[in-house]
Amino acid sequence: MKPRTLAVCYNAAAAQSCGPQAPTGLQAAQESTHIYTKEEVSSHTSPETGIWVTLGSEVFDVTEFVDLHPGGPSKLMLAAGGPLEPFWALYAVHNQSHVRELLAQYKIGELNPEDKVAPTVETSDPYADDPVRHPALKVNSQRPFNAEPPPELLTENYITPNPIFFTRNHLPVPNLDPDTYRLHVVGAPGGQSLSLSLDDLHNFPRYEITVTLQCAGNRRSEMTQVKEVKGLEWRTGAISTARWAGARLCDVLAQAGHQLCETEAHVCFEGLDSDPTGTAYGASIPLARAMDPEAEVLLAYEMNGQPLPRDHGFPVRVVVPGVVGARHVKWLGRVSVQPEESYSHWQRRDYKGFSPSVDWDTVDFDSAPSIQELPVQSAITEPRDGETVESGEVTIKGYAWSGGGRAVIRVDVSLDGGLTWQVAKLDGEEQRPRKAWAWCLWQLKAPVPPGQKELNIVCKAVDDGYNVQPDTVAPIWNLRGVLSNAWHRVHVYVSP
Ligand SMILES: Nc1nc2c(c(=O)[nH]1)N[C@H]1C(S)=C(S)[C@@H](COP(=O)(O)O)O[C@H]1N2
Ligand SMILES: [Mo]
Repeated sequence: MKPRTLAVCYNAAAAQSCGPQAPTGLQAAQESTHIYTKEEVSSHTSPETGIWVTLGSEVFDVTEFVDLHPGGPSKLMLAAGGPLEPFWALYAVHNQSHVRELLAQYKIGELNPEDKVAPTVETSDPYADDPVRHPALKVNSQRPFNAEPPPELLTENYITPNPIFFTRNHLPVPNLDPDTYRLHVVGAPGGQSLSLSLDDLHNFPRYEITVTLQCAGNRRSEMTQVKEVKGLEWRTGAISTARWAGARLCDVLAQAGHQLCETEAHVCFEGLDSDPTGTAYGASIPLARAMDPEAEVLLAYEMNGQPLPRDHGFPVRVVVPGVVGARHVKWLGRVSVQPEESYSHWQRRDYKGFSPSVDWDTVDFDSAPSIQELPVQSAITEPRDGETVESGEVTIKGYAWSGGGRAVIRVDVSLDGGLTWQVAKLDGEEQRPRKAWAWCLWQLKAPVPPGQKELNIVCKAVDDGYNVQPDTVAPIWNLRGVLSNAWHRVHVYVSP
């Protein structure tokens, strides 16, 4: 397990609250307030000295929290010895009450009032250049931008219109010049490295496929209802479908001399979006998938007949059919073949599933494989939870999808919480065996049982491996709130 370093207190004031028993910051805060100078704070920047940060006038000892930081220790270390504000301006996900409550546990005192000079750090908004977004999107986080279409728009069209396609950004959107854009592909030993312009990519054979993208965090808000998780509160809309066009990754890799000889190898992708340390978004997929023409992995330059929108990776992104959204790296800058998975935080320290009993004190990220193919999923988009429906007949709509190219073969719908079931009608493109990359939309028109005042509508899908969704969320709860695919339930009233 990760070592948990204790703060070493050499400061006289701190020593009172930080004895050999190493009490928590909470205990410290309950005692009389300690006053620290800015210089004292700025000398606490390592596990040896203790790691201190400030927020407003408050001082926190976060030494023990650094390894638990969901964004990775290195991100928090950027703020060591100084104010959190400039970093929270970049990662606005912090501006939530539960984050402040968490931080409060580590409070050790207050800043010397004379030191509370106006922050000298320039906090110019790194997101100022982000694109303008569609007002219909339900925004989960503005900086970085994360948003989903409302359910009733989500299943209005089989192909999701670009402006309302869900957006999952970890960082500011880079503004790339298509004329100078180059994709670097590291060559195989004996092969050649490539530096491909957009025109070069267009000169590879063009492939066009319909692919559904789903974020691992889709429906996380339902997990949160069981127990708190760390992550954005996605409802049912962190999923969308587009027609993607581009060059096949296998063709580009072949040109760089790669072959499928090292079967355990991985193809690592790096985005051109990066954080203040220069760390780019990254992820990887197995080389075996990348080199398999049947897996149809694309370097996409078109989305629904348009150049990729900026939010979705302009000018080039990876599309990995049947695989979790996190591997579809946007603003693609570099492709390389490595003996191991990407060392990216998002490959190794996120997007993994754990047992419901694993918490942030016991989690060992190395013990679980990274999520690649996703499990079978479905959700109801109409009616909405809490809505009142007409008596007589009710129309229920939703989507269903499974990872790995597994086709959805059936969607069961219940009006009575799962006691009795009816089979929904499936719509959408034909599901190719082993290449069912896109979702089904489904519909059921059912009579409302006479006298019924409320309905507990439930849906569940079955894929062609006869995989089914679990009936409840609690047994699949995990600390990151990923892979939330229990039966979807909405409760509605029937108008008298
Ligand atoms: N470069 C880069 N690629 C990225 C991301 C990112 O933040 N940066 N987010 C990933 C995640 S977690 C998801 S779910 C998908 C979302 O793609 P979309 O925004 O086009 O829907 O992009 C993936 N690719
Ligand atoms: Mo994601």
